[in-house]
Amino acid sequence: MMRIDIISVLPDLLHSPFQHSILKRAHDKGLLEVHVHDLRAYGLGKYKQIDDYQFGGGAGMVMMIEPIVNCIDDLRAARTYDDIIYMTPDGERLAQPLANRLSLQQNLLILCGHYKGIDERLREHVITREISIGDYVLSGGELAAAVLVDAIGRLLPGVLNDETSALFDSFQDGLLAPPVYTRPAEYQGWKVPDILLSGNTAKIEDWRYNMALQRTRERRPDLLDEE
Ligand code: 6GU
Repeated sequence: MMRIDIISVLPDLLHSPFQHSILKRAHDKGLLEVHVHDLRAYGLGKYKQIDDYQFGGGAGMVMMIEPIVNCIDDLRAARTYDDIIYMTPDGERLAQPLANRLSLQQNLLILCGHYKGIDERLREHVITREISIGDYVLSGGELAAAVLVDAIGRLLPGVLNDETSALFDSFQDGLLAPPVYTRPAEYQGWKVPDILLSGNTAKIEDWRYNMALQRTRERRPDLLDEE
């Protein structure tokens, strides 16, 4: 069983994403548990303050150290985390190999950033890994965390079956996935490639591999350069 704890100021944003389809199945099978924690509960004083003006001036608030450390300490009292991940656009860009590696862990803690981000001292002393989901800016880390948890959760052993196997995903073998077709074999003159109807499994495998290669060359030549 993998456990993922997520700390957020907008916990409601994170309740629905894990209650459907494959991640729901992961939960129902007892393979993945996701717990969302409202940082506001650790806010300081009467107004449950969690952010403050930045030293040196400038627009935008910064998330304070204390509420975050208090929340993390509470969670750490119950278990040891393999990683404490901060979702941030200047983190390591998420790609399949990182999702694969993280899916082997037992306990992950994910902190979602907001506003101008978190006090840098947290990044120096508490956070063990920083992840971005791409080169664009989201208004907060929650949707990025949902993407990360989905990418990890579907890889857990037993979550996917033969039909949905992750082994043949785009990126898993460094190639994009080949095209797929279903019935009818002909729709208003649009035909399925003959080879797929031939029953010759060896030839079909060859064809799929070649299509994957061709598609990768055309759309993502950078994937072929990397190795
Ligand atoms: Cl992790 N957070 C935010 N706010 N924006 C992002 C991101 C994360 N990854 C890409 N853009």
